[in-house]
Amino acid sequence: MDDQVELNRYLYELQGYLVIEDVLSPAQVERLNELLDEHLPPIPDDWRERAKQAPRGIYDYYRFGVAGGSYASGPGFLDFGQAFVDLIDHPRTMEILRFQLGDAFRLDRIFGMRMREGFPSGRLHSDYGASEPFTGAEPGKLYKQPAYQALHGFAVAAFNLTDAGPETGGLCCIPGSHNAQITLPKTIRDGTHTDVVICPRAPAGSVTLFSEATTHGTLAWKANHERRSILYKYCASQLTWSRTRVLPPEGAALTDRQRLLFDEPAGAKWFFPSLFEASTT
Ligand SMILES: O=C(O)CCC(=O)C(=O)O
Repeated sequence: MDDQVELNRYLYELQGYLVIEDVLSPAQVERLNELLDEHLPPIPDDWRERAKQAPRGIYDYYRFGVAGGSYASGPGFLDFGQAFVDLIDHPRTMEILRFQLGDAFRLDRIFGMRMREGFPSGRLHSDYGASEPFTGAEPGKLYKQPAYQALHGFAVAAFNLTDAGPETGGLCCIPGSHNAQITLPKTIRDGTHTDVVICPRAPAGSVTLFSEATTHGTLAWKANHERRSILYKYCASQLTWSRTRVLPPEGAALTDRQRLLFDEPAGAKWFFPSLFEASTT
């Protein structure tokens, strides 16, 4: 095995997140940003006032091109151009996704994140594990997760289209928290005690991979350029987050493997073939 692949796997497994730089070329970043410029209205100057009236508050201004998960079925930002579709099976992300999710997984939900200077932090959360909101885990007590609950079956590939990091804000997380067997203390969740939360350096062209069991959130944006990141969220083929789906855009050119990534949930290898067989690669 290549030394870099071995290192990436180790760090991803240890930390529950990993940033890989230079996954997209400068020309690809430019093209994706051009397409976003064509499809997204500018964030209005009065976003603070508008967010107070919006159904999901500031989240309606953070997020764009949503599909699947807590949003309706549709193509979301994949509809903005083939360049977005092409990223669903980028070889550099597939390597880590396969490591976490096995040979059979699906694209479960997507959305983009954008932030203007002054956008506030978003809450820390995880969708699986002891801190998932519906476990009933008691604060300060070890939580033995029942076998029927999913834990490590969901992963995210967030392509960064502008520079982000500790100086700017953006995606933040608690390294190692994907394996925590105790729920997130209130003092960390409410921002009183934050030294365990990091904001990884994520330059334009990088991809940030993380497990949905890793406690993560958004740190307030301090830069005067817009934050742009596009999140592709995957799960092991037998799992699903909600009843809605990411749909391929009409007329999109799809490889067999890409077609499979849009497929309905089903048991790995029994009803959902490997994404890495000769017929799908
Ligand atoms: O990218 C971010 O700022 C956070 C994304 C997030 O909250 C999520 O994936 O649930």
